[in-house]
Amino acid sequence: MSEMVPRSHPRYASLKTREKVVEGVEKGITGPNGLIAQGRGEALDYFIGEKTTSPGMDAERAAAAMLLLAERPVLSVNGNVAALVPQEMVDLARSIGAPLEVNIFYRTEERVQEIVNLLRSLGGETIFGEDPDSFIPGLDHARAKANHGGIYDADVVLVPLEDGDRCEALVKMGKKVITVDLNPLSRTAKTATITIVDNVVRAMPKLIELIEEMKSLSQEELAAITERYDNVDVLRRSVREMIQHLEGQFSEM
Ligand code: PTJ
Repeated sequence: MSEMVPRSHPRYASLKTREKVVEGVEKGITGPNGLIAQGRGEALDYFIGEKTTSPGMDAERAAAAMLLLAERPVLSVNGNVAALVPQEMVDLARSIGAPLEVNIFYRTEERVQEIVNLLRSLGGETIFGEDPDSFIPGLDHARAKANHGGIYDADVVLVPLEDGDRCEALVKMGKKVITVDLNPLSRTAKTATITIVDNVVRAMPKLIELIEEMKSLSQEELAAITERYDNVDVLRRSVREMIQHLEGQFSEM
């Protein structure tokens, strides 16, 4: 792709991200539905100006605080996340001492294995998903699979690009759910405890940076950040960001 599209191309970053998802499908890491999800994400990223917005930053900061306060945080990895930010997931897991769990929506054992192998090759240590031993209540068999010591027992779960039903089921289990979703109107966005309306390729490096910065804060300071956080307000502001960005498009023409 780098040979086909010059770095100077105005859409280089977006095209490179798209190419990673295509490569993920070719390698058996990402499911074919991942291409559709990526297309939807690209359109919404265009709406938001392909940048981290102020509400996105607020959600990232609250997510960093929540992960630092968590007793049993777990990072969930699906096919799109594995294609786009696998190293960042491994690095974040190491930084906060959390396990990774491969938890995919369109489950095939081959794809779970490919993702586990990829995470392992990048330095991932504790990785659940190959041998699920429990079920998330309220979901059908394949989509409910989880692990003790992983998502099943977690108090805080980071699940970027999650399906609405599963997000709801995790919240019903009493977990705090942090998601990354460019669609502020999705059921996941509305159900999660913290929704980062940002592209996962920008959100993950930012989250790692914030966690490093915020490790020096006290538990009280971190708790104050999560208590102040209002997810509905962040979603409203994210929609407003989109509207303003779109309205501003023709102002100079
Ligand atoms: O690997 P699997 O089987 O677990 O499948 C993963 C996907 C993402 C295909 C699956 O969970 C799915 O179908 O998800 P949805 O319901 O399409 O939701 C994905 C959400 O993520 C949508 O709201 C998209 O707008 C959003 N999205 C897509 N790409 C990105 C994104 N959000 C942030 N960053 C992206 N790059």
